[in-house]
Amino acid sequence: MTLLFKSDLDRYDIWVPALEKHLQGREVRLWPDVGELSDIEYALVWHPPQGFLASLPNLKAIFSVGAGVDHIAADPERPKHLPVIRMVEEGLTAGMTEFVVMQVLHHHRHMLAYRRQAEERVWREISQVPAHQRRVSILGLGVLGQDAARMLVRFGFDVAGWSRSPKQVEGVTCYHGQQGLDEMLSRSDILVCLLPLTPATEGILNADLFARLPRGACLINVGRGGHQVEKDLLAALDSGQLAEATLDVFEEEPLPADSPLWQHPQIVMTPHVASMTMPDTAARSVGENVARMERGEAPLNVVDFERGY
Ligand code: NDP
Ligand code: OXD
Repeated sequence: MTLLFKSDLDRYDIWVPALEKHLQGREVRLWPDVGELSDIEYALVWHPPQGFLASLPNLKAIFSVGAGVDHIAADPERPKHLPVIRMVEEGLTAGMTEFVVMQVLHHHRHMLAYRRQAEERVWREISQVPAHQRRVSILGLGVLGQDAARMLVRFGFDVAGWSRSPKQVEGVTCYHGQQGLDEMLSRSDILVCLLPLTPATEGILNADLFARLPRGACLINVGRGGHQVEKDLLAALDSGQLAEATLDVFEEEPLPADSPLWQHPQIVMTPHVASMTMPDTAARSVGENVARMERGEAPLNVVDFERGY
């Protein structure tokens, strides 16, 4: 069995030994040196070129290097009969929880305002509320949203989360469906987006949603740029409806040089690095799923394209 690895962002020299270890000596080929197309049974990909997956006649499964699979769904020629497996691995989850907690604390403790004060050499205390009075809400209570929610609970925040189906997460007030969204937004001082990008969630972070948050709320978007309507976000920041935002993802990536988001005083921005897939734990996750399939068992974490994620 041969696995093809294709990613322009990841270092092959770190990934190859990890994959070889967890695929127990099976062959790993690296894009673009694909060799005989009919040898490839598994593909582990990040942004595959359109039509490429369809050109592999003996492909059995498509693994996404990342948790999001919008980069695979975007290929209209994707072989629809094959399972697409999203990345679920502890390194990616831990990294996202670190980032979300860091940014929640950043807004909770007024770090942007203190940065501005420091630039003006102003020594002034800003009043602080305790964590239990800070209402943090998470759009998306999946693998990543639940892990971040649990850690925020440990910090003492008043945490809520929203999903498509009902959920129970200890210490977290769980909402679902449209009515649940309205209720949750009205109690969100800090709103975190950890949704997958689907037709149902595209553009969800828009003027209408911002208007339903308490005035002066903060937004942290670590989902996808397609979730946010950037002109609405800028208008909400200008009007004070939103006080601050952390953006890790953007409508267009890389963010164009002339975007007003780069140097906006109320925005913390990072270049789509909130979390990264960690080669060793990710290769183990892929290896376990390949072994399941080779034993004739169904793989784990298969995407349901009916619901879009
Ligand atoms: P999961 O599939 O585990 O969870 C998705 C969650 O979103 C689920 O709780 C799901 O509800 C909910 N959801 C989906 N659609 C809707 C909807 N229409 N209405 C309400 N809730 C909805 O995904 P992960 O947690 O693994 O990943 C989430 C996303 O995070 C990824 O798709 C990716 O876009 C982003 N990401 C970003 C990274 C970065 O560096 N910026 C890194 C990694 C991921 P239900 O539970 O009912 O199914
Ligand atoms: C992912 C990402 O989906 O890094 O894993 O964006």
